[in-house]
Amino acid sequence: MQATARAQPNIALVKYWGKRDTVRNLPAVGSISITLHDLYTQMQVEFDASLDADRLTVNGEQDDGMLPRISHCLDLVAGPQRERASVTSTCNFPVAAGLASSASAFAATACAAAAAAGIETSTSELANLAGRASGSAARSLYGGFAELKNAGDAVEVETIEDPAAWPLRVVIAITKAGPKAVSSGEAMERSRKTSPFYARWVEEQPADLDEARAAIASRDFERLAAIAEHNCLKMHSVMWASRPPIVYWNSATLDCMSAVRELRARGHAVFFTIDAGPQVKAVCLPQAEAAVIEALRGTAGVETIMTSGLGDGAAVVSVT
Ligand code: 2P0
Repeated sequence: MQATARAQPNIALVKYWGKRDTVRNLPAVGSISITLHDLYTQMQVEFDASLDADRLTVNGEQDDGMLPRISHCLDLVAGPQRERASVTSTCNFPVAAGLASSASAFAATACAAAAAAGIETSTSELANLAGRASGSAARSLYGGFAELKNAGDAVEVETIEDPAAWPLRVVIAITKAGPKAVSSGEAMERSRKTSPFYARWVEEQPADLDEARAAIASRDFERLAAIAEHNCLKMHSVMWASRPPIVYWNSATLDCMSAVRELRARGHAVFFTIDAGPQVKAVCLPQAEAAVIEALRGTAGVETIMTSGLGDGAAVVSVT
């Protein structure tokens, strides 16, 4: 009745932004991401008939804010009649700060809950269950380069390249480690309802996905850099034009973006991407990594640097 699973966050190169069904949490657009290796969330789920309510601790501290979403995820996997659970989460990077902590948290929760409840599920089913809790979590069930497609009432995710097929590196500049002011779910809905650019964003996404898929298939770094930065800036433009506006960046975010562009102008294979937070993820070829670390570490306002290669999808670590 107890299982532990581990999942790595993923970074979208072509972003998910907007929902077409808020009840089932279905995304309005497809997305392509890379699953990381060195950052992780480990979730232990123990169903316990003696408990009268679920409990959650994150890195040793009780976390009642996140508990309702975790309980909902457990209901989705094990059914609402399940025993209450004690859930213990360990995460080796800042949570709720635009580092995709919900992706790894819900991917690991879905995996651990199914194992703890003794339910046989396919990776595809787990991706759909995790995705109902957090859209990006569906991608963390898969390793390497993963593409999420909308397929009617469900999502379909597949690994389009294994992590070793194109071993990119990711250098993450943390510019502010605290939790974000507006959750991504709320921000997506505000964008959908108020941004004049939202419809165009949705309309252009299939072409961006085609472009990124082709760049990945041909290992064309410059082509991937161009489409990933364009897609990222387009998503943030949708947010900036929302009412009230959603601006996740700070001045260090902008300085990191400039540093990455300067490096690329000097011949280093690197591009940036930024999610629902002020952190900058610089994706690069291995030979550019040292220069990227040095440049971002020397950028004013950068608090910490984290690095990662590409890794596998979520997996059960132990069942007892
Ligand atoms: C992504 N983000 O593709 C995009 C880019 C943030 C910016 O998916 O509401 O926590 O739980 O489905 O998955 C973050 O949003 O949103 C996200 P919900 P989620 O990675």
